[in-house]
Amino acid sequence: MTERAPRRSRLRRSALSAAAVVTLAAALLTPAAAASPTTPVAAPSAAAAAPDIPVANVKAHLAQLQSIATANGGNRAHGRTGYKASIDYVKAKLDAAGYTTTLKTFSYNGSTGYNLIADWPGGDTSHVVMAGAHLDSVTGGPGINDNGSGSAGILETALAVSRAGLTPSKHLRFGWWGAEEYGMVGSKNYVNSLSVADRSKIETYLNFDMIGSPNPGYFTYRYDSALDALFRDYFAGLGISTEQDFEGDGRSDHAPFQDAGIRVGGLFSGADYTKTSAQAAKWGGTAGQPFDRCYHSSCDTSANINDTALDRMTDAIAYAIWTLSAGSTTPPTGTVFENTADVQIPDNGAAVTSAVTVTGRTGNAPAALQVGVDIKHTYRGDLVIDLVAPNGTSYRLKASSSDSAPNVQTTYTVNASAVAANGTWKLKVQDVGPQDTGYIDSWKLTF
Ligand code: DTR
Ligand code: ZN
Ligand code: ZN
Ligand code: CA
Repeated sequence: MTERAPRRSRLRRSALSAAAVVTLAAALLTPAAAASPTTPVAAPSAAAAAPDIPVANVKAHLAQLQSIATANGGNRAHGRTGYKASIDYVKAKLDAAGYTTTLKTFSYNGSTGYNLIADWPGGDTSHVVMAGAHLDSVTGGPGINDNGSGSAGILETALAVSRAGLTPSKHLRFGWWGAEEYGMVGSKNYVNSLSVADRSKIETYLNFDMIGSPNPGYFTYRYDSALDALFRDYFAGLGISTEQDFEGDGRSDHAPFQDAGIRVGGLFSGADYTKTSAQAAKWGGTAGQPFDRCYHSSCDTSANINDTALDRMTDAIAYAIWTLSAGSTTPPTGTVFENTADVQIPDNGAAVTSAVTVTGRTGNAPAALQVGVDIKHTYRGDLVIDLVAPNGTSYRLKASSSDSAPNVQTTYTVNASAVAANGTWKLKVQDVGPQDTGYIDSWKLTF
């Protein structure tokens, strides 16, 4: 590769070898990884093994929800009698199992809506692991896959916690949401009802909306790479290769939690999108057909369930609940919070950011916060780099200069003791000189 002539008066030379330029070009052409900020998942430590949840129990709940719909005009929709009957059914099971249940009402479209919150007594209530599912159906059908399946899956997991007499070190909470089908009304209402302090105590929210689709897929929510990996690894142990869901962005009850800065994960077996032949080859079922041909229809009955998918997905819920609630409540010092997703930095353009969400810490950030930065760039003098704290405080890590060397691969030390540790931190990078380009390869905070 011959060196191109500088296109501007200020003479600069790229210090990159030809090979490095090829590598960099390849990296720039690779689509940015879909992963979002990585936060640590506690090690299972001395945790009891998660049980195999009997799918027959989950199906028994679905049969009850079907009967409720049949007895109430064929649906379990917000504002209809079938919804309240569904809530009463779930609440009675939880009360009998020793949960502390709270019915939270809201008003929507002239009707009273209900969220049901169930707390398992014990555990550190400043570290809450929560699972949720919407319990309402559309008005046009009984809503057994959407979302009797997720509702029954978390219900049976909650009952298994009780049967096992689980004493997790973190606090467990389950939620059944109303009026999801009108735009996540119930879950938004719940998140908005929490104080900022109570929101920050929710360390993880797991959402389950449609987990028994009749022509099933095995999709994980991709927003948090550690939670994504937790489910991916679980299914890998069953010999099933999951895919990350791209159908659900902002489309279910995880969205309000995500908007509040809470890390979210979940599982999904597919709605009205079509299964590809590659997906049918690895998961079985029928290519060219929707995952759920009865999505939002009157045929979403108790016959509209794939028992194998429902069984595996429910076992995965239990695995996640057992694993996430068992860990030590304070990550040890030296815990690394990292984002490895590539972010392109536009040449001589606007600033870009990459986020890392810190959870599970108490108090403020360290006086010597270590900020590890790995930026690939052909001329690092172009770069201005800031660390932006969750409260918006900005720390300048590096100014622009005429330093013609490539890449920023270093660790900065920042006195961040004036700001709270938990929350979403951002690395902000701007390229302020023309011609040379690059990308954020990864960055991390060590607490
Ligand atoms: N929100 C769902 C349907 C839905 C569509 N895509 C996804 C992805 C992940 C979870 C759910 C969904 C409904 O209730 O209609
Ligand atoms: Zn729906
Ligand atoms: Zn749904
Ligand atoms: Ca540049």
